[in-house]
Formats: sequence, structure tokens, C-alpha cells
Amino acid sequence: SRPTLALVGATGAVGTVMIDIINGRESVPWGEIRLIASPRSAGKRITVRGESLEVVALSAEAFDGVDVAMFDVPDAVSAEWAPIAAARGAVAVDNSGAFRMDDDVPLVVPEVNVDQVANRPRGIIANPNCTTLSMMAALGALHRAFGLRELVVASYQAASGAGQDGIDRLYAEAAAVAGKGVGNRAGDVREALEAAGLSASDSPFPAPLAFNVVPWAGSLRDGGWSSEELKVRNESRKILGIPDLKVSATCVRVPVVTTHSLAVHAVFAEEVTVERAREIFEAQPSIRLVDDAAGGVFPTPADVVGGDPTYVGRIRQALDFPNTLDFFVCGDNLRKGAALNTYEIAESLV
Ligand code: 2RA
Repeated sequence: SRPTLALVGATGAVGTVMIDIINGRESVPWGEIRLIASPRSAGKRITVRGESLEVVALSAEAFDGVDVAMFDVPDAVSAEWAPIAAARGAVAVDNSGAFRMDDDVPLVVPEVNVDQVANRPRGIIANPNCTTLSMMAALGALHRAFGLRELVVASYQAASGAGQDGIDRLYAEAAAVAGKGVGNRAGDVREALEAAGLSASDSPFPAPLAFNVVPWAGSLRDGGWSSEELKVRNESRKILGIPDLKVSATCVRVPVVTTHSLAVHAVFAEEVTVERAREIFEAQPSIRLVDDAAGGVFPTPADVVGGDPTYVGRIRQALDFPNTLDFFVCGDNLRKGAALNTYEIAESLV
């Protein structure tokens, strides 16, 4: 009989995109698909591949008979429940940060290291953070050809990286400033938000996001780094299998609803050319090369959102750094950055 797939967190921002992805596949290898969520969402009905399914409450019994369980839930929920799913015989594919850096949990991007799915002594496979993931297909392909040595990146992260709360906040802020002519005097965006009843303390972001950029994502770590920046460093090293990769990241939130972008400065062991890089990107099915600066064509979140490929453009050979490429990538942080990669890992298991 065909394997059973469970989706834990079926009603969240990523879970909702996951259901879109499952509904959009030409065919799926699964027999039963089971939707699991918090008791608050249990009983809701969601249509999956033409069948109306009732969401069941998270419990140990909910994993009985499940072959692969995908988790799109907060870290603490995954930390508690992924091992329970694994103990009941499921392979847990987890999109939280709970297990990513554990030595006995593989961190997988199918285009880069799908062979790692077999190395799962705890029955858990981790999906990377969306910021790291958005550039991995591109960097994996370049690394195979040229040997990656150093990576300097700046991210331009969408509000939906902070979940449904982030999306709601950006829309509310945008409505509060629209048509008001604010943004030319220090403090007036903050005033407009307060006047609209949007208190700063209710925001998932540490500063206004409308008409602004915020150089912060995640929580504070030693040395002034954000957790998000350290994830980019540590996860890139693990996925690419380069433990001593030199990485420096600056993570920035921008007023985009969905799709993370990164400006990447990548230094290689071997000589690189823009032409070779283009050929490599063109040969990678999950990458779309969008790079015609003369024609005003390059990747932007507005053109990428809702699709599966990572868009790559602005490819340049750094003028003052040998063996170095600068380029810009955009990837839908809820699709390839989260749900799609998790789903691709799940499919690779059956
Ligand atoms: C963010 N990467 O964009 C985080 C969430 N996974 O906030």
C-alpha cells in the first residue's frame, strides 16, 4: 500500500503553502495524507487533492501508521513532537530550528546533499532556515564546479519569514502610511503607526517595516550577531560539507511580503568566469537565470513570489577580488525556503 504522509502545522503560514504545493503536484506517491495541528485548529476541514480532510489534534496517536511526518511548527513544538513521531515509526522532516545543527540529524537541500537523507539515526531530517536555503541551490552548483572558500552575504528578508504575524503587521503598517505622505522626516513613520493604533510593542519587528529597512532578524547572540546571521554561517557549512567555510552575513528585513533575496559575494578556490557560472545555473533545473542588466532584467521578489525556482541574476566577476563572483538571488521563502524543500525531502524518502 502507498505510504502515509502527515503534515503537522497544517493551518500555519508554511502549512498553508505546503497544502498548495501538494495540491499542485501532478501526482503524489502518498496513500493517506493526514493533517495535524494544535487542538485549537482541530476539526477544521481543508481540501487536499480534491478530498475534504478534517484536521486532527496533535497527539502521539496521530502518528500511528504515518511513514513520513513533515513539521512546520515553532521550535519548541518540533523539539517535543518530532521525536515522538519518530518513536512511532515515522521519519520526521522538520522545518524548525530545533535539530538543524545536531550532528546526528542531516540538514538537507535535495539539489546539494540528498544522499544525506539516509543518515538519520534519530529518524529526524532537518530542513534549513529559509535565508540559508534561498541561496543553496546556486551555491551548491558553483561549489561543485569551483570549490567555495568564502562567503559574504547580505539578506533582504520578507515579512512572512516572521510567519502570519509578520505578514499581518506589514499589511497593517502599509495601510497606516498609505496616502499619508510620510517618510521624509525622521520619526514620522513611527508617528503614523502609533496614530493608527499600531503599537511598536505588538510588532514582530524591532522597528517600523513600512517605508523602511530593518537590519535585524532573530535574536541577539554573542558579539552583536543575530541568530539569523549565525544560521546562515553554520547551516551553509553543514549543507555544503565545508566545515571551515569562511562566512560573514548581515540579515536585513525589508517591506516585501514574501520572497527572500540575498546579495552574495562568493570566493572560490578556482578561477571563475561569468560565462561558466551562467552555464552552471542554466544546467540546474531549480534555478532560473534572469540576468540581462542592459535590458533591465534581474530577479526581484515581486516576480519570483509564488513560484518554485530560485532566480539568479546580476552575476559579475568581482573587480578587485580574484576567483570571486557577486550575484543576487531571490527565492520564495515559504516555498523553496520552507514548504517546498521540506516536501522534496519527504518525496525523496519514498
Ligand atoms: C525569517 N528565516 O525570515 C526567518 C524565519 N524562518 O525571519
